[in-house]
Amino acid sequence: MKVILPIALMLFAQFSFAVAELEGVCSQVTKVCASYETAEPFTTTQEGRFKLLLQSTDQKEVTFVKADLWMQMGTHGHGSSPLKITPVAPGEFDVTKAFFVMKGTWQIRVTFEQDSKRETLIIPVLIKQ
Ligand SMILES: [Cu+2]
Repeated sequence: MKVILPIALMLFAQFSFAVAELEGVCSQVTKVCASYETAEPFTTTQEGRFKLLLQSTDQKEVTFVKADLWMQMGTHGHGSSPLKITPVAPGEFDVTKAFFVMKGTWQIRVTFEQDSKRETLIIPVLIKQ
């Protein structure tokens, strides 16, 4: 027990801080920010998993509506859906089934409501391999 506990704490600490990518955007209108964190960089060949955060910087209530992946290519675009989105805490979601099937710049599109106004924030994601 004396040995196992410190090891367990070490592992926990490593997982908590193992963030490979962290990117976010904020609305100038509502002061709501959306960001994602992932422990492993996304690739075209593996299912992506990330933590999605939706937070009001002025402590107002924010209601999550939906999130999806989108890639704009010239005049048309394509997506990857549906994402599997599991709420884990207020404003925090575990997202799986994120398939970034092409290299290039993707968008994580996050739609929310605040004071009955609907808005979509776009977090850019560059898929390199
Ligand atoms: Cu594409």
